[in-house]
Amino acid sequence: MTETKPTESSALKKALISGITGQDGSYLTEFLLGKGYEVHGIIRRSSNFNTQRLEHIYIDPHNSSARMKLHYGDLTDASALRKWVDSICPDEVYNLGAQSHVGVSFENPDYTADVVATGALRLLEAVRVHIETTGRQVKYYQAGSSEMYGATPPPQDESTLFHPRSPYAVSKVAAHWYTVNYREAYGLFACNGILFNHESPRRGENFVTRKITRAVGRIKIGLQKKVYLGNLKASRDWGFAGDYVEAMWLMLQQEKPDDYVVATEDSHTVEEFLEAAFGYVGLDWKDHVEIDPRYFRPSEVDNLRGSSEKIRSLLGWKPKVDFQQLVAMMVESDLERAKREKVLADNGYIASHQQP
Ligand code: NDP
Ligand code: GDR
Repeated sequence: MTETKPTESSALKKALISGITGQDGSYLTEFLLGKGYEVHGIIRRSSNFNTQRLEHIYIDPHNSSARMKLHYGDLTDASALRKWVDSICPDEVYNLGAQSHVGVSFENPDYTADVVATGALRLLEAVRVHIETTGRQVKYYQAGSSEMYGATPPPQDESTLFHPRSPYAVSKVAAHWYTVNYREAYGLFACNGILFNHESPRRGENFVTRKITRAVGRIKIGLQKKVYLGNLKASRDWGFAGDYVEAMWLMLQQEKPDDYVVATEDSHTVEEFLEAAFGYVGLDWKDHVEIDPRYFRPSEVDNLRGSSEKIRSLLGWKPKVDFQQLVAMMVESDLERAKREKVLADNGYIASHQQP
């Protein structure tokens, strides 16, 4: 295995993050700001603000102390990616941007491939050309996924065969190999993090854990009665997103680039998540869950459980939050949110089915 040692200090480094407005982007930004980085993020133009997850750390760019800067761009736009890499001159690039919903990828397969697979290639190419023309060192992180293992049974580690089961997962496999190829062909310092599912109170609301904890909060507070779900038998290795962004950063602080699995090594079914989340507020999930076939996928990934021995032993990473703590953190946060919604609904400011 590769010899890995921490290298230079991180003071005053610049990071460029695609997907900064997402769950991981927001935790990574907080983490890097805490390490003294200047953090630049690529955001998509949207008809509504899409920076809610960054609001608590946002400082007006006119203020000279602002160290987070946002730029319009898109992984489908190679010219924008080149422009930002060339003008920002980052030390580290984190490619977190993606159409990241597995179910949606069956409905939008071309778009998913364009953003997830070709988007990674575009960003790698922007970094490669920048290095070639400036002679600077730029390190690249690729957000790989346990979905790449798909049908291959657990435990899954760095040597496990990929057998992707969705357009999203196939696209992530392509992005993985583009990253390996740029490392081998051009000597790029490029790492693949193969991250198993990681969740938080900032998780998108149409992923199963957050869908469940949102429903638990709203059901407990009397704003809804039921939640509609698909396959409850699938197992996932669920960790806390805040722990996982540290792993991304650690990979780029080593002497040599490499690929690492990041996982808790503990796996639970969706049903077990339901039991823990509803149980936390004294409810029985069976009274509130209905199955809706629309949430079943054309091909499912049944069982993911990572083996993260490599990153634990070589980089000293380990998760700090376990399954029960994760469920508690998410339910408590969504319970508080539901209480605020109830005040608004009771006073006629929103309808009870609306979210503020
Ligand atoms: P999210 O879905 O929360 O965030 C995705 C981010 O990508 C958002 O900032 C989104 O912008 C942005 N984005 C979407 N399309 C484009 C585009 N065309 N161009 C530029 N940016 C785009 O994902 P997570 O934070 O959970 O995940 C981060 C990365 O890690 C993703 O690549 C995901 O596939 C991968 N991953 C996630 C895991 C997990 O369990 N969370 C596990 C393994 C891998 P907007 O806010 O405008 O929608
Ligand atoms: P996943 O996460 O597909 O593992 O991808 P998701 O939470 O969407 O699904 C997990 C499992 O739950 C089942 N499920 C449902 N899923 C959703 N979204 N909605 C439902 O109503 C529902 N009912 C049951 C799914 O079938 C599945 O088996 C996530 C994403 O973050 C990816 O970007 C990332 O790469 C992988 O995790 C690792």
